[in-house]
Amino acid sequence: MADDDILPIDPKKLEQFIKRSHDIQVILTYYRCAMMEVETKFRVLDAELSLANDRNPIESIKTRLKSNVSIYEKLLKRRLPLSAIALEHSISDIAGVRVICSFVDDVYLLADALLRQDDITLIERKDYIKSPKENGYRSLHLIVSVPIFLSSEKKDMKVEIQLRTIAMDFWASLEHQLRYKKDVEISDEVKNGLYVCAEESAQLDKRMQHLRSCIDDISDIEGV
Ligand code: 0O2
Repeated sequence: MADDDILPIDPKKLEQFIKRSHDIQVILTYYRCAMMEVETKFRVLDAELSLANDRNPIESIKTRLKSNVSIYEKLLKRRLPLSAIALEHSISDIAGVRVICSFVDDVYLLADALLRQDDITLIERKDYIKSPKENGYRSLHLIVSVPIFLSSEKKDMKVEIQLRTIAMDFWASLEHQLRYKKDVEISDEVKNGLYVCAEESAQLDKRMQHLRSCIDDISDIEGV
């Protein structure tokens, strides 16, 4: 089977199968708990840093569990069975937390603060801000392992974290709608247009960051 060949599935049947599979339901619940842990960690950091800096570094946080169809497609591509074990061992982004930050330096401030926590283990880091993707996509991606404390055990679960600015999120959300993973061929004109928009968004981020630094400098001098 070629990598891109996805067997046709009846989404209703898939939902029924997954609902009836106790092991899968259990593991998905664990991922939901891990997502809540990570979200809470970011909310705590936001509260603390907002006191220190007089502004919130986080604009918003979005969480999502990967859809059943996406999980199924990913397992199928890797020729793995739809089972709780395969799911836990081979997919790293079942639990996703997206943190939308005000400024680019907030992205790194928050990532560093999270990674310093002694119950967080970094598994993978992809910095698409320092090295944007060819199409212009920017975000900092972390895959971390976080413990969840259950009634009779502690379990380490993987969570994918995407940190990005409002401008990066604006671009990525619209680009996702327009083209990401769609099977239709996108013309060069559209590709170039999207790339130019990504570069302009990055410029906007730089200018906003500069304006903030100017304001911070004045506040420092005046002791406000
Ligand atoms: P969704 O629907 O957002 O969950 P992977 O396929 O995840 O095993 P990959 O592609 O190396 O491996 O992972 P990477 O590069 O870390 O990207 C994973 C996620 O980043 C994607 O998840 C998207 O959310 C986001 N992303 C990556 N590249 C792009 C891009 O060019 N445009 C946009 N809009 N988002 C991007 P999913 O599961 O593909 O999609």
